[in-house]
Amino acid sequence: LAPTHLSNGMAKPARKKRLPKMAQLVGPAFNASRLHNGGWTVIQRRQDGSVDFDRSWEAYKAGFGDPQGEFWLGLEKVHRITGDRGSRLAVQLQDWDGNAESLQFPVHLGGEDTAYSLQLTAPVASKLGATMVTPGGLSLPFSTRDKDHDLRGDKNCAKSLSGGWWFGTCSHSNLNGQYFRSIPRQRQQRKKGIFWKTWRGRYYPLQATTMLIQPT
Ligand code: MYR
Repeated sequence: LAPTHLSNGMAKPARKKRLPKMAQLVGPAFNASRLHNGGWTVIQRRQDGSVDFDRSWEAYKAGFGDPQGEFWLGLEKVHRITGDRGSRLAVQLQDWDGNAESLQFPVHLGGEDTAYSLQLTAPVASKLGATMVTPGGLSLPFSTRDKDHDLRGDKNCAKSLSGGWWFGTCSHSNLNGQYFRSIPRQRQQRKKGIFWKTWRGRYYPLQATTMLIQPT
């Protein structure tokens, strides 16, 4: 899990016609205009707010959006790709000042019987900044507004934030949040954005994200 700080002249927001920006972050082995490359599969992309990510369990299970633009591949497909063995997940984040962050870590995703639980080892979960890590690691089910599996008894994270995600305490990350071009003034709105707390913070709405997986 080695975060790398890249800054290679990607300050400008992408134009519609250009290749998805994230392709540039991971070197020549990648071409994010195609879904598969070098064994990596793009499972999520955000870049312009053109697709509504505030959707039901069934939608997150099946997938939605535009493979050439913003989309969510679907939990069932992701589960099939990771299979019984583990996988590597790559997360790429971009802010509005041309900075990028790239993370890679091993993951395993259970099937629907586990609510597509994300399995992280204890060291990986700690490095990611998870709050509830046991020696056995972290097993975190997926939640949507209509299927609440988060770790907050008093709250439905998917409802008070937005979108479907592996919500724990509602505050770690949400790459499927609402797409904002500026920080909303209202507190209730600010929480709903796309964020990764340990990079740009809880209330910084990211400019672009890509998630990729590779079976190991
Ligand atoms: C918490 O403490 O609130 C939970 C922290 C959990 C970190 C989860 C990071 C999610 C990364 C996406 C995994 C995608 C798997 C295919």
